Amino acid sequence: MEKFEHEYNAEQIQVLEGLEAVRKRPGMYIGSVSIRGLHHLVYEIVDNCVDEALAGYCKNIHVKIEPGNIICVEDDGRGIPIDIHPKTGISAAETVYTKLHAGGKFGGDSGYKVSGGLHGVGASVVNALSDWTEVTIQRDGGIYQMKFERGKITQKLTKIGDSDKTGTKVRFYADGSIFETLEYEYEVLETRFREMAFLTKGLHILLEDLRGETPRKSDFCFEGGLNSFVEYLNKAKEKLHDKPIYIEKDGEFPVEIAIQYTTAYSENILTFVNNINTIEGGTHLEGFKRALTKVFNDYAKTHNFLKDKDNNLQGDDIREGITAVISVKVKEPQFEGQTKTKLGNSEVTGIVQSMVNESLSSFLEENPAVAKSILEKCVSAARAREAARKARELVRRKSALETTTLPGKLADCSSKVPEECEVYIVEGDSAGGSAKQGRDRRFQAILPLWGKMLNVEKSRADKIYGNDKLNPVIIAVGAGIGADFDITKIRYGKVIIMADADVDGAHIRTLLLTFFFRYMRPLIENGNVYLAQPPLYKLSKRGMDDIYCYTDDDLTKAYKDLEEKGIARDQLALQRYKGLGEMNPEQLWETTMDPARRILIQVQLDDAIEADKTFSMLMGDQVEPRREFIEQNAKYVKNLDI
Ligand code: 28G
Repeated sequence: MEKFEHEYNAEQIQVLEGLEAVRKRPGMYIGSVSIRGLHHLVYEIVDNCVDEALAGYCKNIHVKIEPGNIICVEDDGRGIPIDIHPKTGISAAETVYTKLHAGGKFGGDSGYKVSGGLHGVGASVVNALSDWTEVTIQRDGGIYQMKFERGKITQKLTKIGDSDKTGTKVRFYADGSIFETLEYEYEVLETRFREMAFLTKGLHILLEDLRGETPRKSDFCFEGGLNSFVEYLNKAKEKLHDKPIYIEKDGEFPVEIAIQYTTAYSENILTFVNNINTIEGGTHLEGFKRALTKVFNDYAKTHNFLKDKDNNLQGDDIREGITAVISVKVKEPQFEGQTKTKLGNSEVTGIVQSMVNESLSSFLEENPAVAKSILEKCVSAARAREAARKARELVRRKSALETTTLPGKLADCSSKVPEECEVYIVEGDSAGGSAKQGRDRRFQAILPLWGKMLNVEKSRADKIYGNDKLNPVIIAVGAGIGADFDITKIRYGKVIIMADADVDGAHIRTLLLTFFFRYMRPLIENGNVYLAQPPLYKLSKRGMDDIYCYTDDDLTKAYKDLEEKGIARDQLALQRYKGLGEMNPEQLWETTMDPARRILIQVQLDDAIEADKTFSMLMGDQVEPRREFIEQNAKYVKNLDI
């Protein structure tokens, strides 16, 4: 008896130490304590439901954001086992919630866990980082409940009722002393759950937001799986063939792929390993690309699509306009790369490659019309590539000759230290003039743009090189474009788009962002792109310093503050700025350019998937999706950052 108690206590102490470590260094387990980390808590719990779905036992997941930012997740799986471990006296369910890495996230031998978040840490971490957690399990004819505070059990698993159903319900309230914010962002959760539903065919995920006056909900269930995913991604694009090409095989590990070509010039291939978005790609992507290149080249040769038999199509030609989603499930994935989102398992390449080889070549043989439309596009891509190469060489030769020749319109800064330098890309000559006069020339450069900007979404690479609107931007930034882009060569640490706060300004902003997204993506990923925020209003009164307001809310607040100081509305002059041009150099400096006072919005690439969709939609040919977007987002378009 004594021995038993001794072991029990020892075990428990070890458990508590484990969770203390999580509270001490939360970033190690969930990446960060920002809103990202907060969302991660939800994903960790929902991942457990998805695991249960992948095991074949759960059909429905219900996620609620309750008033006060309490998260409630419910599944209809088997329910976490409740049996008591004979040695420790602790229930299996309690162990899952108190033991670090309980179950072993990608446990090779159990073969149970295949999904999992980026950090793959599980429910105990959520428990450790929550103010309180409540777990309710229905199984074996009963309803059982246990409760925790900051990771420590406050109510052991107790039977609280009878039930003939099964499932797990978890409610938690994140710890406000750990996270920077507790305010969940509905759209972010919505995007992730949509993605999860695409990745698990037939799984039903319901998300509800009960915080506001008007509750919101999103209901996801896709019988088409990855086919539905690709159709969703291509919604705003013109398709080369009606239905996606679909490959699904359970060989050494499950592989699922959907492919659909569009008339776009960009490629959009998303890859997932165990439902984790492998942004940096890896061996699965490599296998896919190799197979794609080989199959289309073989088909082109045997069906006489190539004039010059020795001239192969290159991978880039074959991927122009492709939209594809690749999902593999690997027992023990090795994640590499800067953000640990690159699959490293070398055996995966060959397996994916031979699967795609086989399935895709028979698809092409069976669907000659589809094959023809894709190959015609590849061939014209190859021609354009050749033209682009010539154009690029011309630009290169030119820039080799005139290395010091910066665009004539660029007013450069005197510092040559990129980290401290900024370039303002300004719409219009008059605003450009004010910016030139108002700036601090030691570290601020001004590049005015005028006239009609090229829409890169509708142009191939050969049109970009040598384009008289984009060329000054490329040369000013100084790091090349496309595959040649070299972030270490940038001439400015901040590239700031300064445009009017009106429709035309929004248009030029979108055109420039699209260009950066398609041709200088690392610049965005590295956080070098910013939007300047000029004020919308100025409030003035004799004897009082001018007050600048950047949003409508700012203005309302300023009126209120002044009223409290006894200054009534009708004593104040209100100026509404329609354009940057209305400000004199000094005002422009004070409100929009002075690092001590300005507001800059850093353009973030939180979600490359949504960004791709948004850009094709805003800049593409199809009118209907764009109209839908504008109608749906009209009320949010106040503060547009991608
Ligand atoms: C609602 C929010 C989160 C879950 C289950 C179901 C089982 C389980 C969960 O087992 C222990 C370790 C590896 C098998 C498994 C039930 C087998 C039989 C389960 C959830 C046992 C964990 N019966 N549902 N865990 N494994 N849902 N939803 O957490 O070997 S977690």
